[in-house]
Amino acid sequence: NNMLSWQRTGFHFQPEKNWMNDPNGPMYYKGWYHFFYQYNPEGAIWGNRIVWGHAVSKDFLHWTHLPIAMNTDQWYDQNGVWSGSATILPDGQVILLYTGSSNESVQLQNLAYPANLSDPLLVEWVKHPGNPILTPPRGIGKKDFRDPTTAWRTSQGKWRITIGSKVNRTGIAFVYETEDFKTYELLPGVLHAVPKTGMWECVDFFPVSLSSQNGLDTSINGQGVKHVMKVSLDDDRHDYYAIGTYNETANTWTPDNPKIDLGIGIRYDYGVFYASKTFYDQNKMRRILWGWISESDSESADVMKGWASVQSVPRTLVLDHKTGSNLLQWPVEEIESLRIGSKEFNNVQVKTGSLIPLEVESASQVDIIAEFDIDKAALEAAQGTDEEFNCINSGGAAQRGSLGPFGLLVLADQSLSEQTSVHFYVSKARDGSLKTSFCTDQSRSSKASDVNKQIYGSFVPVLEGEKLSVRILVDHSIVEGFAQGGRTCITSRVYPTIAIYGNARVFMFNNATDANVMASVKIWQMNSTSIHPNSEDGNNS
Ligand code: DQQ
Repeated sequence: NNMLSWQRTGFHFQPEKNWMNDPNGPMYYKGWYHFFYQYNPEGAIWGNRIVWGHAVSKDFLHWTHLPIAMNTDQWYDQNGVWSGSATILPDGQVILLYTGSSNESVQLQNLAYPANLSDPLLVEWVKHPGNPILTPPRGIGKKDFRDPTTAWRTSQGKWRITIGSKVNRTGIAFVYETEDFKTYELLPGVLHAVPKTGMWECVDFFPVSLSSQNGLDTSINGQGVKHVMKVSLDDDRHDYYAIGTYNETANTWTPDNPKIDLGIGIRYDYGVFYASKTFYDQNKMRRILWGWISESDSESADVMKGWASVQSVPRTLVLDHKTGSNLLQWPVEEIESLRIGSKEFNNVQVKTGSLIPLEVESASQVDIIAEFDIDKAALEAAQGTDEEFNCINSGGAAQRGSLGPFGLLVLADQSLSEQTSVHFYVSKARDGSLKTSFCTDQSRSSKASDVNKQIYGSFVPVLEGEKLSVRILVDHSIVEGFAQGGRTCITSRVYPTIAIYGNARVFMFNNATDANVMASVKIWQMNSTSIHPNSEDGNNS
C-alpha cells in the first residue's frame, strides 16, 4: 500500500516483499511444483544475505510461500547461498547442488538434501556434513566458479554436472562426474569454451527432441536428440543458447552452427531475462524455462516500494521443428485458465499511418494474441528498403519505413502520453529477400525519468506462407512478448504513471508508408493469482 503498489504483478511470480533474483532448483515432486529463488530477506536490494526462498504450487498460478529453504549458516555459504539446481534420482532421492560464497568469498559447491522425503512440500533441508564438495580447480579464480546444473546420467550409469567459469576472457564450462554426489572427478577438457564471452553464470544443459513436442528428461541422449546449452553472460547480462551435439565420450558439446555459438548468437529473450534455468516436468512431460526479470527502475525506487524483481511466466520449451535452428518458448498452458472475458477484433484493415483504439475496459492485466497480414502488392513493389534496419539502432515505433513498423501499443493511456509499443518491421533486401524485426519500444512508456526506456529487439524467422503473429502478456509493469509462436521473445519492465489499472488501453498502429496491414486481435482480461503467505511467515525471518 504505497504509491507504487500498482507495479505488483497479477499473475507473475514474486515474493511478498524484498529482493529476488535467479530461479533455483525448480522441480516437480509428489504433486507440487517447487520453486526456489535467490532472496534477500533483509531488503529490496541484492545483498550479502542471499538465501534460497521457497514456494510451491500445483499449477504455476497459485503459490504458497514456505520458510527459507537454505540460510547463510555455514562458513562455506556465509556470504551467500547462491544459485544451483535440483536432480531427482531414479530411487526418489532429491539432490540440491548450489554455490556457497564462503566466509572468505570463495565460490564453493555444496550438497543439500531433504530432511524428510515423505514431505511433499520438502520444507526442511539438510546440508551435507562433508561440504564443500567442490572447490575451484587449479588456476581458476576463487570468484569464477559457480552455479552447478541439474545432473544427467551417462551411459555408464554415472552422474555428470557442469559448472561455469572463465579463463582470462574465455567463458568455459567444467564437467564433473560422480556416483554418490559426495565425491567428484573433474573430467579432462571442458564441455565448451567461447573466447571473449567472460564469466559463464548459470549454465544450463539439456536435450530436446528432434521429432516430438514433449520435453525430455535431462539424462536422455542418443538418436533423435539435440543438446541445448545456455549461458548467462555476466558481462552483458543476457542469456544465450545454442543447439548442438553432445559427445559423452569426448566430454564435449559442439554447436550446430559455429556462427550461432553461445554469447554471440541467439538469446532466449531480447529484453530483461537473466540467470534462467529449465527443468523436466515429469508430470506433463515438458521442459519448462524460468527466468529472472529484474527491475528497470532505480534502486531507490525499489527500496521505496520494498521489493524488487519478478519471474517470467514459466515457458514451455521445445525445438522449433520447422526451422531446426531455434527453440520455441511459450507460456505454460496453465496460464490460459486465467483468461476471463475476451474481445475479438477480426480482419481489421490498419491503413498506413493509422492508429486504431481497441475497446477493452482495462488493459493492465491482459493476454493478447494478434496476427498481421501485410498487403501483398506493397510487399512485391517494395525494393531494397531499409536493408540495414534493426530495432535498436534504426528508431522506434514512431519511425516510418516502407513496410513498418506496425503492431500494438500496450499500457497506453487514452491520450497516448504513455505507451509501450510491441511491433514488427519488415525490410526487404535488394536481392528481394525479406527480414522481419520484432521490437519493443519503451521510449515513451513512462513520464517517470529514472527508468530504463531502451528499445529492445531482434530478428524473427518467418517462413513461407506464415502470417506475422505475436502474443503479449501484460501484467502491470511487465510486458512479455512472444513472436511467431515463441521464436523470438522480448520481456520488458515499464513503469507508466497514468496508464495504470483502468486507464491502461490497447491500440493498433501502422506507421509503414507503403503497406496496409490486415490485423486480427484477441484480448483477454486476466484473473489474478493469489499468493498464500506461509503461516510461519518464513519470508520475514
Ligand atoms: N546470481 C547468483 C550467482 C549467479 C548470479 C548470486 C547470476 O550464483 O552467478 O545471487 O545472477
